[in-house]
Amino acid sequence: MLTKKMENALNEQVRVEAESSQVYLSMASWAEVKGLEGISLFMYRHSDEERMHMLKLIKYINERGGHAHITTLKAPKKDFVSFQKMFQELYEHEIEVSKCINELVHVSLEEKDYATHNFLQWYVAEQIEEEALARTILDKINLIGNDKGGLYLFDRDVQQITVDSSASQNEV
Ligand code: OFO
Repeated sequence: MLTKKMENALNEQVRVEAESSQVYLSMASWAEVKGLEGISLFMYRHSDEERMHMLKLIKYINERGGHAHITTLKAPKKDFVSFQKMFQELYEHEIEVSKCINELVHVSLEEKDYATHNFLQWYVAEQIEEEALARTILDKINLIGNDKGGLYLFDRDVQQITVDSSASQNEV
């Protein structure tokens, strides 16, 4: 059984993950309109992943005797100055999400809820990979600079990059 404090904190994270999904969805739509097909596919897929992160939390809260709340969400930003700036914002966004996960882990220890602490380790590992993924992409963008051919290749290749492929690149 979850304590009220733990349940509330987990519910807060349900909202964070749902908003994350919306952030990526908005980025996907912007990229699609700009003709950046690969980037848009990457963002659509990532939006689905964030929804999966949200669902995993919902199931967990309900399984442990709590009640997962579906709430209104903050509207994400619609427009971006450039795709480079968009990926920079994505990176900063993931750093904020990592902070929320760390806070949640902290609450689980305060509440002596070791089952939830264990459950959250998946999110801790996921955030390491998401930050690594965003950094890998930013490095590629910096390499391209303003080269149009580079952008073409980047747009083509970014759709292959997933959290897993980025993690294995970083292991090499
Ligand atoms: Fe749910 O990991 Fe990104 O935000």
